[in-house]
Amino acid sequence: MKKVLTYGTFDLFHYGHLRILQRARALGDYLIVAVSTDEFNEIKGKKCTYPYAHRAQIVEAIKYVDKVIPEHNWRQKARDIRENEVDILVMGNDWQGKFDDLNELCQVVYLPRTEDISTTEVKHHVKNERSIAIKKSA
Ligand code: C2G
Repeated sequence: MKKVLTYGTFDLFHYGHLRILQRARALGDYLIVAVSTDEFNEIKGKKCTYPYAHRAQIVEAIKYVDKVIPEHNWRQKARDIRENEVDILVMGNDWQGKFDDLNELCQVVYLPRTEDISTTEVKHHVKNERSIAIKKSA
């Protein structure tokens, strides 16, 4: 069984998140997703809309995902790869080259990001829609 591992915050889950999980799973037979905890996102400088428990449940409900584990820090990847006998680490190419050191433990694959969608853009879209609604009701 070829096991694939990927990492992410997956806040305000969107089409770009779905596509990376879909393509990661297609590279093997089993997909493990490490979801960043709220504490780790503070270290990453990311303010999440959804708490870890919700983000993890949403990812776990995705049909391409077989297992969800928490991502507590930058350093756990090597241990996760060994403990889960991972064959392929997959990340979006905004991380291109950042995890090449892990090539000693498994194949590292960077996949093209999905254009024109990001958690930040989703937040801006919701904010704009809300301000339009408020203006209309004024
Ligand atoms: N992604 C993508 N296309 C987008 C947005 C995101 O392919 N339009 C990919 C990212 O490249 C990443 C995954 O989706 O591989 C999750 O993205 P984020 O939730 O933004 O996660 P990130 O903050 O990049 O966390 O240790 C690694 C970090 O935890 C990665």
